[in-house]
Amino acid sequence: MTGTPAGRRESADPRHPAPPAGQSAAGRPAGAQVWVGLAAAVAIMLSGCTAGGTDVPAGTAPPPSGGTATPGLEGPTPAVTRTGVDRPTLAEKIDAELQLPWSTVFLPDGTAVISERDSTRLRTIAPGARNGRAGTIGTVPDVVPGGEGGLLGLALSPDFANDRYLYAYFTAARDNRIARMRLEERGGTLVLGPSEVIFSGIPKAATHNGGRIRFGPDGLLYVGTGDSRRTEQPQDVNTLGGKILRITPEGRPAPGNPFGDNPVYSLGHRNVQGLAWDSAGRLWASEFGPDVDDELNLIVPGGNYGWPAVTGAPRREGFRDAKVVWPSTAESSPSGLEIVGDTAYLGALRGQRVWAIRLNGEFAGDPVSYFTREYGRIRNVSLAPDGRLWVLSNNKNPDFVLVLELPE
Ligand SMILES: [Ca+2]
Repeated sequence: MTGTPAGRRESADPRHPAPPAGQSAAGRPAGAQVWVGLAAAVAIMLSGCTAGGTDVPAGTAPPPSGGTATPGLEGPTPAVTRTGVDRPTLAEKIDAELQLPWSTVFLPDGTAVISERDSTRLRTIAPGARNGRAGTIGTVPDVVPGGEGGLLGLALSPDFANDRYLYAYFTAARDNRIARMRLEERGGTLVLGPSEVIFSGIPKAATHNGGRIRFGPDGLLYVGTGDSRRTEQPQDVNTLGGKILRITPEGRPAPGNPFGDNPVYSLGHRNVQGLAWDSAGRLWASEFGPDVDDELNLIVPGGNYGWPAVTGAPRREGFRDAKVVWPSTAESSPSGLEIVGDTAYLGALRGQRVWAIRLNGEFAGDPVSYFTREYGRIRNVSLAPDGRLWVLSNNKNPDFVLVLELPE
């Protein structure tokens, strides 16, 4: 199943190693292939100047004069710049004995609530807990784990203090769906209320289930889906696979969506598992590529991000180029995404590292990586209320949390 453009799993088969940097992806014109390779080469030469950086793939940096991004025509002369990202430091490793954790949200009192994919449990880690085992709230009903599916993304209602709603994206018997449950505190114990499905029908498969959900600054729920290996879906706005969706807290298509009364917000995605907003309210998303071209994208409503016609940044009319392309998925395979200040952080599964990318308006600098292969596969990164970054491992042995102190 692996080794085909539509079939790479999160855990890419080592028998099918990714091609070297700069190798052509499906549909990439020769010119783009050359500059990606050239940019990577220049970036590697410059990487010695980058504090703590160890690996620098091709990024799309602002052109020297700046400028406005145009779909498929971004920057006449891609330049390579330093990112200026200082090294995060490890403040704490919480050996909480988690089993395949997927997503973290923080309650108003600082308690972390973490989903476990296969056990379908919701775990808790109290603020200040040091090497204590995680508590368990309960399991989410109707989850049917399998392959990459199971209990995936979590989100807290923007009005959680009043409505107490916890949202969860999960794989059920026939589809991927989103439910909400009230998370009440009774006598110092968190109690999960009945599950109310608010959105269903997202296609499921053994791989490419998407799964990230997050409320945006507009109070609407954004949903990253996967193509579920149905490669005809990402380019069809009337299907839910390979999309970023935007819905109301009740599960209706958000008013003002680009395709009318339709939950689709952007299309042409392969497997979106990271969503985050920058300080100006721009939405960015991470995405698994096939054997090549993992991506960080700047999302605009109605934008078409290419899959399966193109990957990466081929400057093909009608498609939006990725802002950062990792030609070698062995170095990345990004899942969770968080933006802190002007820096985007990504957790890399196969790449087994945390990537940091300095954002500059609509442009992204060159990624630098930290903790490479020190802690295994990384599933998610989430900003905690105290300003530190919580990193979830994905190693099954069991899993843990890394708490990172971020540079000023
Ligand atoms: Ca793309």
